Amino acid sequence: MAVLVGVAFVAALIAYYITGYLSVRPPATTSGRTSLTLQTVASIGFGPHPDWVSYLVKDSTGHWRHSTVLNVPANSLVHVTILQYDTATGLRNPYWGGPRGLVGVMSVDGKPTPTLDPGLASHTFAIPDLGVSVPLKGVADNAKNQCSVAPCTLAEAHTTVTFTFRTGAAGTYRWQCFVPCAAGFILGFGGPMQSVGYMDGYLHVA
Ligand SMILES: [Cu+2]
Repeated sequence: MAVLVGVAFVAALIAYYITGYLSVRPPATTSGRTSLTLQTVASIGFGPHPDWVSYLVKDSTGHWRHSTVLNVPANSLVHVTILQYDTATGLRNPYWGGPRGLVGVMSVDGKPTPTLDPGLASHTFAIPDLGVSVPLKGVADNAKNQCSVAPCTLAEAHTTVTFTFRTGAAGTYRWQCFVPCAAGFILGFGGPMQSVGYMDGYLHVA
């Protein structure tokens, strides 16, 4: 009996994640640009999962889109600016505090930052196939004027992280946040962490 209950539970869990995954259909929003501007928000505030942490991307007209589909040119330097509005959760391993795979040094609020205290991080921006991993500094818990609903504005508390990476051959690559996304899910995985349009996306290199 216990085995049957276990099987039913696992099946329900799988169905839950598949349904969640299929219900996310983000539009493509950038067209082969060498600079990307993203924001990370603590809760998107609308749609099927209003309380989920999420990325948004600024499109070529300057509007924020709820999408994680990015288009960049092959064999190019891509300059990234991330406006980070979520508070720090801390990374589970100091390894993640070291930026990797970048051209030059990342900058946090205008200061060159070779490595980030892992306790100050909120998320990581990672493209595993390109060896890119960047810790994103969180907003202080007691910061005034914190953003509650996306898209967040420059007037609200945030950190600004900038960095550059190099693309290689054309192809479609997966990018996502690694720890510590999705508090409340098993070990922080699942939910926004694994959902395209939230903390997981595609990098189309062409
Ligand atoms: Cu995260």
